[in-house]
Amino acid sequence: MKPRVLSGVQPSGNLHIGNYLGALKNWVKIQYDYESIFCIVDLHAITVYQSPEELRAKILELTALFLAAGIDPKHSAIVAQSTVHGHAELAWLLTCVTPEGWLYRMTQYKAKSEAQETIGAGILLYPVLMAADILIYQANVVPVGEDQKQHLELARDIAQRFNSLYGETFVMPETRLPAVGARVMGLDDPEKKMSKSEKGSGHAVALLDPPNVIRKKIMRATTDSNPAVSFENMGPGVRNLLAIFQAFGDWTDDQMKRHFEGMRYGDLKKQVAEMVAASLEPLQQRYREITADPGYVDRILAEGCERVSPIANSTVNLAKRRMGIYTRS
Ligand code: AQP
Repeated sequence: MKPRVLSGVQPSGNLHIGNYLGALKNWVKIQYDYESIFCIVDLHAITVYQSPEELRAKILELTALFLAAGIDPKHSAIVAQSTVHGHAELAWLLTCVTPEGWLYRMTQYKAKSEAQETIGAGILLYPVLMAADILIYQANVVPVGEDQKQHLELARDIAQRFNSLYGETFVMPETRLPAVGARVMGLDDPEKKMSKSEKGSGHAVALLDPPNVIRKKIMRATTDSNPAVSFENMGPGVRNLLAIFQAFGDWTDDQMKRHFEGMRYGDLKKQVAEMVAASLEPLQQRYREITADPGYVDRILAEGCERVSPIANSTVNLAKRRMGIYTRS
């Protein structure tokens, strides 16, 4: 039997090239090596307010983007998290074995709670729900961008704690980061990770941005006061642009150095913009084809839910039995 891989994306905001390079591109590449489950984590998205109408549309858009990027629904299950009820149920069971101090230490919680005056308790509990997403499928491998590494470590800690309190129940998941593109930074501020919730129009390239918008955003990207690329002395903006090019083009370090050393920033940006626009063009074309059939995406989500529900139900029942909670025989 193949090992199982699990990962997810929130249907909040517009999917950007950071989500693509840190997650989706890698999923597509590895999907056949595993029994693959990819989730649209809508229960995560509502940890901050979402307009219901927009959220409904984003869930379908994100599913279509998974397909357009190359997730093969004949092989991989594409699942809307909220359609498999066990995610929320297991999250509660895991909440009860998670010391609250572990959650207050999460850097994403600290960043989000500092940025807002009042936040919902869901932001604090977010990593427990993420642990449930992973553990419910007894996933062996979880490919994510670097920003999710700490949450993955917490999921392992929670699994370990549950197993030691109640006996072996959960498989210990492994984190898998992509070699390049694990942390794409904002084009307008290369000190900050590219993020869907960042509002500035020059911050992120969205996967559905038309080529002229992609070019405009990349040509405006922040660099530094040097005139040309120097691999010896490189600011974060230039490093980010090179990393984006390398991750899209699958170039080696050697190829990158030979091609870009000494290149003026204007030319660098043009080449990055062309690489990104050309790489996204087939994805955008497939997206248009997929969304031309209005019922297709719903059918994919229904199939995904049906395929994974038996695994999820059996894990939740096992965890409940281990904890002594009443389960119907
Ligand atoms: N900048 C990034 N570089 C590389 N990988 C990234 N990921 C996110 N941003 C980058 C990876 O994308 C996957 C899905 O992320 P998510 O939507 O579940 O949540 P996130 O990590 O919080 O993504 P955003 O874009 O920052 O969204 P908001 O602003 O809504 O919080 C994950 O594998 C993540 O590592």
